[in-house]
Amino acid sequence: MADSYTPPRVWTWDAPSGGQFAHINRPVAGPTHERELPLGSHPFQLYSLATPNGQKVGILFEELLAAGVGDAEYDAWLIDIGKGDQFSSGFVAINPNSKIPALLDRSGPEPIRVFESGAILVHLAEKFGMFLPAGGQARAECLSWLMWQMGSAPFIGGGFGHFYAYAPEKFEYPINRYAMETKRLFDVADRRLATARYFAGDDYTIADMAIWGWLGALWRGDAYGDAATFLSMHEYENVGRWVMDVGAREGVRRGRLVNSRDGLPERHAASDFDALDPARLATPQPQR
Ligand SMILES: N[C@@H](CCC(=O)N[C@@H](CS)C(=O)NCC(=O)O)C(=O)O
Repeated sequence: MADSYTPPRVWTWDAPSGGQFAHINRPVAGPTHERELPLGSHPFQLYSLATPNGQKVGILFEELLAAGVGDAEYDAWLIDIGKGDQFSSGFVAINPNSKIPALLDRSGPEPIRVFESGAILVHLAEKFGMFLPAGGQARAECLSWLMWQMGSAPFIGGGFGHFYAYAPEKFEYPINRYAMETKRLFDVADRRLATARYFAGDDYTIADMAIWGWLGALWRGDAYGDAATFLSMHEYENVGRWVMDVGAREGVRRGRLVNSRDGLPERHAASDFDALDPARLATPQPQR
């Protein structure tokens, strides 16, 4: 048993808690510095980073463009969360929660800000009438699985990933707790994908786009060191089939590289992808 901690009566922020992201964590909101966000010429301005949450929106834009929706042209700007870009006055004005991704939709008479990746996906899918079924069980399934992803990601990332990979010391209790929950979530997904091709049913939707970055990175062995072995990812065969199927899509292969330092840190035109080594645009393969 690890040394136990007796919490004081009132918590105070005396020292950083340690760990990989301790320097950007703080117990208050609001901007830390004045800086406007850059603006490009396209109707949509995306401010993001290619984390599993950030990738979702780049993937949707690239899927829309791959489907021939020319009005979905966008500028994507890199927000370096390690350097605190999410705390600039410009970013906080479009996302008071200071987290990527955030979107400025300038396609109408007044600019519209949208934050939270799930809200951005719904906003764009409704706007273009694609990747979100119009009604019935299919729409309910799509929104349910999208909200399932939004609700469960913090247990995988902030819970399992934090305590297994990022925390300054390893403690059995939180690693056990979040490993169990992460495996339970994979089992939920695996059972769903045993009877459905995609999360919402027969059709690929924004629910798949939201879930793929998270489950895909863990299943392939791209996240949190040796987590794929630790969590026996080989057990989730239906998830694996879906990860490879979705990962082979052109929109996904392109979108996952948007706002990535080793892909396209910024994206302003479809031709930006031409500068990349074609191997970077291949379907991501399991690393384990
Ligand atoms: N629920 C939010 C979560 C976004 C989120 O956690 N973003 C992380 C990167 S994946 C972030 O910006 N972290 C910066 C910080 O916490 O200061 C969403 O889905 O948009």
